[in-house]
Amino acid sequence: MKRVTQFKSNCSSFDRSVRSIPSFTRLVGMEFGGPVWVSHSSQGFTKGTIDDITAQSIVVKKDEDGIKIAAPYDEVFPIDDEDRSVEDHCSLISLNEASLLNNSKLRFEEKHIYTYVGNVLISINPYESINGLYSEDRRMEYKGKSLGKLPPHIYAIAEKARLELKRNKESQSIVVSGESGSGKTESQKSILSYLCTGHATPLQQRILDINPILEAFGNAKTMRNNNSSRFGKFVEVHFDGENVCGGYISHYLLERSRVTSQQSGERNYHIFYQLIAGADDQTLTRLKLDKQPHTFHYLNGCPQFFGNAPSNRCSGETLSDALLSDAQQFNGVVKALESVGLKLEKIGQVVSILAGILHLGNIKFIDDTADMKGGCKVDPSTECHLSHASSLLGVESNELRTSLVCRIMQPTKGGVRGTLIRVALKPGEAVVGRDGLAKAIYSRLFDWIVSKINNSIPLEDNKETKFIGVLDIAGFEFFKHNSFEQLCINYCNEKMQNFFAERVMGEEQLLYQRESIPFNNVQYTSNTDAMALFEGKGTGILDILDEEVRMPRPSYANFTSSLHKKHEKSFRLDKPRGSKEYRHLRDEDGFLVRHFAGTVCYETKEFIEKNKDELHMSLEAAMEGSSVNLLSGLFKTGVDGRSNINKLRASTIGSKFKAQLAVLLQRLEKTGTHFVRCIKPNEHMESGKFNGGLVLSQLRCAGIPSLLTLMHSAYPSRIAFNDLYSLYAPSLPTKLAKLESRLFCKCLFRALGLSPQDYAFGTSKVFFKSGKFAEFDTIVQGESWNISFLIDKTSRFLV
Ligand code: AD9
Ligand code: MG
Repeated sequence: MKRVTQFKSNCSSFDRSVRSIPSFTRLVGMEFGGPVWVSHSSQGFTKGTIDDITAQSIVVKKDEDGIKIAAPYDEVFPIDDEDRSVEDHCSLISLNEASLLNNSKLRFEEKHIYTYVGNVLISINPYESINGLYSEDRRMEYKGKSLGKLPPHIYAIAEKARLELKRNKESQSIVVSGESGSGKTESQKSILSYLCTGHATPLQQRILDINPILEAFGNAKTMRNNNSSRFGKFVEVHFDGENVCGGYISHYLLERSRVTSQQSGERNYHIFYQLIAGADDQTLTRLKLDKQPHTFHYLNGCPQFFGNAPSNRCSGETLSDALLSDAQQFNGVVKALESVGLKLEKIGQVVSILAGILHLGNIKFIDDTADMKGGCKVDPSTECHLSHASSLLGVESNELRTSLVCRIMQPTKGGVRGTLIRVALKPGEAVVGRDGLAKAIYSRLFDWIVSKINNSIPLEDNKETKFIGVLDIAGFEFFKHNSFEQLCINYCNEKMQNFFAERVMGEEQLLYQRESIPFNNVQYTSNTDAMALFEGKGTGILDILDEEVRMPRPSYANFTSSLHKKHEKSFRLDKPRGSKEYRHLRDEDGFLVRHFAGTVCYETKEFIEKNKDELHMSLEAAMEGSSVNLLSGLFKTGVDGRSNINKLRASTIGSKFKAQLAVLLQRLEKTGTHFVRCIKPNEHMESGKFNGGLVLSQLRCAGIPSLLTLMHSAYPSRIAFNDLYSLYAPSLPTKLAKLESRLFCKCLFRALGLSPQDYAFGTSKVFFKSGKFAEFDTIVQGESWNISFLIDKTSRFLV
């Protein structure tokens, strides 16, 4: 399935509004024959010269082939200083998409993967390790330095969060976002290692040790990333003053469908292959596994099969990856599981469950000709797998057999529950039940593992302790066929975009208003209406879907039709035929959503089942009665203390996710927030390749062009007068101590000789232009400025 990456045609009104600057302003600096950037489909922008200017367009002769093209005004930009790169995009002479892209490319070619837009860090995945970039020396350099003092770095963001936690006594969060493969998880790891290494205490070490476990159970090889995280996470490191005193991991929406089927060239979760490659012979014998993952249906990359022979392409060639040393990693995972307090016996149960899932997947079903009701039975050739699955999962073989081939139901009539009846299943239905069981076991096992990790770290979440949380969630997804999983991921991205826009674009400007700082407002399009489309009570997509799921005979077509009816005139939601590409779909087969990052068509066929998260009663009961106490525990209540996972489990996947996101947002809103936008330079995971068109579309989706406009004239750093004053208060002579803090700061700034263009005085804080706080900080902390000298100079401004 090919990923569609160019959102240009339908890209973000969010940015377009900012880009459509009146033409006369845009033409300043451009003249006939003058060099310009002109929009280019694959490179983003290419160089050319102005050949003609008409009322509607600018005719540009491209340097690359001499061809003349007529481009709209908002797709042509003057070229300034094209060969000089800057560390902060805000310091570009011309602030526009073309210079933004050119600067990103120059920096990338110089192997500088980090660049700022004000306080936001942009990171371009180098797909190679860059010498010394994350060395201990480098880590030490960034300690205590405010952002902008040293070259852009992920450590500078981590340090900014640490310093602001200390200075403002407020928890901090770092939101890392970007497409799959753009480097979010690596960024998260770098931040955590920055916060937890260097004379690491055993607790800090434990926080670092959990990553291999999470990656083994929650990451998989996909077409876009060999180590793709298939779940979202928010990792908190708790601080008591400057010391790490605890932590907590919240996780979101593990991709369940991967447990039972994968696209061609992709893999199941790493742990299955690690187990097969790395476990000793004795363990493998106990688990009835041999060293050939391709013999397992759940591991051989086949799409769903209904008892048929695997197709040719399931040859297993994608199952081992040269970059992933499964065997070696298995030992690391076992050690890490031990370090979070799992006894060997429990780890034994974990691997039994994993092997049980694999054998379960190999059970096939055939028509039971003896059954008049058209039921099915286990294919005799796969009886051995039924027997292995039963013993590994601690269930009687016949109980598992019956729960797989029939379903227990309790019909209700007129609101009264009738007696339980047993309904025979067709082979296809039994496969759906079998796969549902495998997915339920795996996702609950994952929840349990995360809860064990959390139990191994002290939860110091009280008023005195503050935390730095790092959020790593799956980026906006857009395939040829999109289903419920993409809907959830894109809903989450829409929510994070909303948070980003409100926090960075909205609140920033409101703050200037409150502080009476003159500022020309920058236009940005809020996506609040998209939030209503997803979350609206009774009218949002998730509620309408839940309503349908609760019906006695839910149908995806009903759901889709009522969605269209409720949003008939909505700009955000449309029928599939609203897009040329999806004309072939009927109205009841899907819907289009115009997201901030592009239009996506969702096909609703599997929405009901995917949202339900329900197992046949008999399968649920069989698992509850398992003699493997870890497994039976997963199907009883009470796994996770804080996130109330079990309370949420009763509801649908969609509403559970919505509730989890609401909790996350509440938490984020109470923190100081820092943003890292990760960018993928090419689709082939290759080092040194910069695909301009791809990068530009990601910069646009991340709202970077409008952020650039805002940050250029904004004041991204600030400090309260009182905080600044209190730094000096203990040493101030009476004459100065009597001063009100704002006045004191004014005197101080004059004494320091700072240029008034670099800062602005609000009512409670002083604000700095991008990069200027670092200069101020250097002067104040500089050795030549001892406190008495400073006070002496400041006093002189009192007269
Ligand atoms: V996904 O949404 O989980 O599929 P991520 O998390 O955005 O994705 P990830 O961090 O896993 O991407 O990065 C993908 C790969 O790029 C890594 O496995 C590394 O091989 C490579 N990478 C990412 N960041 C860096 C880096 N700073 N230096 C070197 C990197 N290589
Ligand atoms: Mg990741």
